Amino acid sequence: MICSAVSERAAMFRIGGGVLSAVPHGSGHINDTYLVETAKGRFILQRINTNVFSDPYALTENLLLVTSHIRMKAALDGSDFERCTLTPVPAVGGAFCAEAEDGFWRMSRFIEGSFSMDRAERPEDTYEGGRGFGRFMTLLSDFPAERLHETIPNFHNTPLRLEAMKRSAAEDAAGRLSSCAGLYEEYASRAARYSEEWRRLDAALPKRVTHNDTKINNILFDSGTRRALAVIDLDTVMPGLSVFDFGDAIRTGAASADEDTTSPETMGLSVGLFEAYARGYLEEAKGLTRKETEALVLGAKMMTYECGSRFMADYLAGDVYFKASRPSHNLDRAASQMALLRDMERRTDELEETVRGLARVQTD
Ligand code: ADP
Ligand code: GN1
Ligand code: MG
Repeated sequence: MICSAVSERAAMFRIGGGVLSAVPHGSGHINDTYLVETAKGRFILQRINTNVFSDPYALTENLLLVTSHIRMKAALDGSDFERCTLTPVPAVGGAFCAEAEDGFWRMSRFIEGSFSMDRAERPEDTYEGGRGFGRFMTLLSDFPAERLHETIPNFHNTPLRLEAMKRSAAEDAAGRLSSCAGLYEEYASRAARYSEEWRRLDAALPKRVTHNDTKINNILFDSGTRRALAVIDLDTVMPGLSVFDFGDAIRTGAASADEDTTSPETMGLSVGLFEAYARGYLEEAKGLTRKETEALVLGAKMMTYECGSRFMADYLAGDVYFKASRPSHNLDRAASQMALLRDMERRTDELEETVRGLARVQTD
């Protein structure tokens, strides 16, 4: 199948031949993603969501800087040079993003022999996810953070996210608050506590170059070996906290149901998957401080809470940010994240003990 408008956009890039097919791909919530095939190979074509990323040139500059750095580091340690990160494809004019009447587009080579998963089901996969994101942090540990544009300021500023949620509720633009008052209250009642925790973490932990959107489907696995291959979706790589990268990955990588589930009673934390992710992460994320290790579980709760509050805010605002394919989609997501958060809160001691055990092994 060829979407002709998309083929035209693909032809803006140096793909060395005609488009054989162009089809929607993946399940990201932000950009429009297409898989494009030509006689010369396969490519990922994306329309950048400029409501979310207001400066496509800043985004492109970050992408080039980060992918070159990772490729160089991978080449030095003998890793798979071709498939270790995204390879941006230039547009016909030479720039790495192209403007059309319907917005800004960019392209990268499709990483062959890879796949992504929306939720991990096997501890081996989650362990690999942890290794992948841990290694990502280590590869960027010597990257000069000041060279990066802050593509979304205050992206993981939980207190500001909570204020935004409260504003959405006060405005009630879509007239939805009365239908979800109980769930909203569960979110709002935790705001003071988590805002205080957030400020404590922000003051105590080092800023590192982090990914900031470590959903498990933002990592590609090798189809043959099922090992972590490349971290993708690099639009939010900015200075941030390691524990938030850890936490956001736990949200999807150690959950018992999809973020999108309509049965929140099936949602909870799998301690087995949590242990597997933490083990992989601690093996590869070199140089974490003791304070960071101690805050990993809090990072998981914080990111689940923050993401859920963003879904809640978007539901109340009338689905203006995240892609939604049904009217209750963002509400379902908010409900699933609250179910996950409640389970994490209940099991905090057990999770803390799991991390302590793993950290002891690392330092022995
Ligand atoms: P979004 O920002 O909307 O989440 P992503 O960049 O994460 O978009 O892409 C969506 C999905 O497309 C990913 O989860 C992955 O499955 C797939 N994908 C993206 N880039 C590549 C690539 N270079 N090679 C293979 N698959 C890719
Ligand atoms: C978005 O782009 P994607 O689908 O990987 C969002 C994340 C949320 C996630 C929730 C730039 O991630 O912050 O955690 O949805 N990305 C942006 O699924 O807002
Ligand atoms: Mg993505």
